[in-house]
Amino acid sequence: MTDAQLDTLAINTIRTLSIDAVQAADSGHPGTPMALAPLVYTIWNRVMRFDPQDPIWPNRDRFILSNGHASMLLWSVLHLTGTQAVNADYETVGQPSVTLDDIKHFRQLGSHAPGHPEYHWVSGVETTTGPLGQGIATSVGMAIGQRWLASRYNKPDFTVFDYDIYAVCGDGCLMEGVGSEAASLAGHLGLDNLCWIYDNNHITIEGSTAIAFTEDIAARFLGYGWNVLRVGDANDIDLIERALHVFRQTKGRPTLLILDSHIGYGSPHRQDTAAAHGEPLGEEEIRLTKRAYGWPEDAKFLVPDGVREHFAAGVGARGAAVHAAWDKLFAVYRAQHPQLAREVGQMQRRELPEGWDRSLPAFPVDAKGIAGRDASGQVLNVLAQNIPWFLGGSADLGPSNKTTLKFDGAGNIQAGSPGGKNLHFGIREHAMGAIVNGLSLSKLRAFGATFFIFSDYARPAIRLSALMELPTIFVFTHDAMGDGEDGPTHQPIEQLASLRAVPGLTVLRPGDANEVVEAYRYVMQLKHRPAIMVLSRQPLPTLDRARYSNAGGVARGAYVLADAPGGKPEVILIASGSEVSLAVDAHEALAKMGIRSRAVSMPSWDIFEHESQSYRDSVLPPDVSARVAVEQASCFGWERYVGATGVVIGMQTFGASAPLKALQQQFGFTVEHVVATAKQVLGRL
Ligand SMILES: Cc1ncc(C[n+]2csc(CCOP(=O)(O)OP(=O)(O)O)c2C)c(N)n1
Ligand SMILES: [Mg+2]
Repeated sequence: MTDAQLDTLAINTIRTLSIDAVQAADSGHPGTPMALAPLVYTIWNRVMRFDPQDPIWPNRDRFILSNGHASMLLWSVLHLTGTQAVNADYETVGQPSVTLDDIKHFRQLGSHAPGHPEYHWVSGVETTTGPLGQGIATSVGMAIGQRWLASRYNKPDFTVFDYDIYAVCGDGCLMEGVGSEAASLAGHLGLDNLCWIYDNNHITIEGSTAIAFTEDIAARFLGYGWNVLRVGDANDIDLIERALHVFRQTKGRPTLLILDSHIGYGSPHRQDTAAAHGEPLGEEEIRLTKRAYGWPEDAKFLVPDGVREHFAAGVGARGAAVHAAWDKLFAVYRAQHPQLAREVGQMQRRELPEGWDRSLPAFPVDAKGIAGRDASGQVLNVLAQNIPWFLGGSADLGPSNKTTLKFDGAGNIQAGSPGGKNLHFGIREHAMGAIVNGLSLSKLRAFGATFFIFSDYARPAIRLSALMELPTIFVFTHDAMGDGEDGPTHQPIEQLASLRAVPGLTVLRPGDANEVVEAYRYVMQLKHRPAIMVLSRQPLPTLDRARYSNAGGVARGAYVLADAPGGKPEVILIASGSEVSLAVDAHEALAKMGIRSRAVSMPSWDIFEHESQSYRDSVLPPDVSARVAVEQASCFGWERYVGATGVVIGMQTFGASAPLKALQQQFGFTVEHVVATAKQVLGRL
């Protein structure tokens, strides 16, 4: 067979595996894999520097399928390249990532060919995609990450990091706002290591894009400062290869390759229709389509002889060679730059460097206190000096979030200074979330910040960070009604409850400056969980830790801060964040009245839920049913801790525009009200 015949055979193998898998599952998306098989074949087998034997080799090119519904493209190519599986300890385990059997069980429980690409579940998937727009936005974080790594670790004669990022997307990704936000920032930063390939097929689920999407994409991306290329035939692999070559030669701008394609290519009755998007072709149409490809009509899941070998000779051989050359280079690098080489290794394993927590502040007792955001700002500035690869920024609220890294040499990430530590996301919270995920996938430790209320704008990306088990950090300040006069548009109510509901997400609302320090100490040690820091705008009293318990209790999610004599309370007051000192004051007032209360600081439900039953019972003894929870947020969910006879002092409505003191009065966040409620609860028993 000639090389050209082998190319066609490989492409049609991807197509028919996709068709057969969707048919077997009786659900899925055959049309786009049929159309984009030549593109994916070209990227993987002709261009990408990727070693299937070691899919986490740090300098590999990244491939992102942002139109995640076309997942069969990825499963086919991971299978045909023999990409190896990697375990949670970052070791290859001697098994293929995706077997033919997985593909035969596409979308079934336990198969490594799930409905959409799942990072963490299938080796070789660089990021989870499915919610349209997330993949391309995350790819911008990966591109920023690559340039940061190159800036810090490349040395004369040592190009340790020079990988590129390829992201394939469809109409949906380019319609979604998050894609636009990210593209705008990518253009601003001149990310010439980033190539998006846009599947211009004029089809989405409801039909032709003529019904809702008629803008001039090329003009739009030129406006963002991108290089825009076009290939008019998705089957012309030589032209695609040349366009990708132009991308690699282009300096100072990201590249958008607009690729005109036909969804359902080759299917006599489905090509160019919306039906090809998300329905199995059906047995008869499959036969006709295979005939059109020159494929055995009745063969199922056929991988003809020579196809695997063709991938081995392409991406396999190229990847092995560049990887081996890199290993050799890195061995010399390790000898000449041992400290930097050690860092690269630590990052890959998500370890922290020696001394990462030295010089963290300890805050003295202070009745007036310090705002959560200010304490956080101090901590971030220490951590970012101790951990070279710790960086982040805000969505234009750095001065309010106190997230700006101000030490000597911190610097800004800009087109001409990719190695800075302060990333200005602009007012693009959603892209910020995805970009922080992309940085995290690049093994940097990254944070993004905004007002807590605007976490809503970043929520889909936060959700994916939890689904992907990434140790991203979100710093959300102005946690409740502390910004008083700004009014209800700026006062979070349901955000705590809704983020607490996300599986695998750690939410922390520390109660004073020392709890902020302990919260960060806890969060920094997470390797596979994202965390949300919810911080006050206004000063909170710094509690006397000689009188009350040590703030280290934060690491257990909740702890007894102040207790009744002999540890035998009649009533328990539970609070988080700005309400912790309120609970302590109420506890003191109750003591004066001869009522035995316990004040519990509960910065994190999630951490507490992971503690043992005996610890939880020691903090919240089951036989003490008189309980009051105090939190300036939706009451939703607090029944879990106060039980049927308890009361939640929280928010039942939105807030209001007024000074904080007036709001505290209005909504019952006063010592008098907490004390009265405690007595009322005791009276109920
Ligand atoms: C955020 C989001 N909204 C909606 C969907 C549901 N959805 C999946 S694919 C799709 C149409 C996508 O059209 P396009 O990107 O052009 O893909 P094509 O059919 O051309 O492959 C929609 C609406 C989704 N996955 N994510
Ligand atoms: Mg489309």
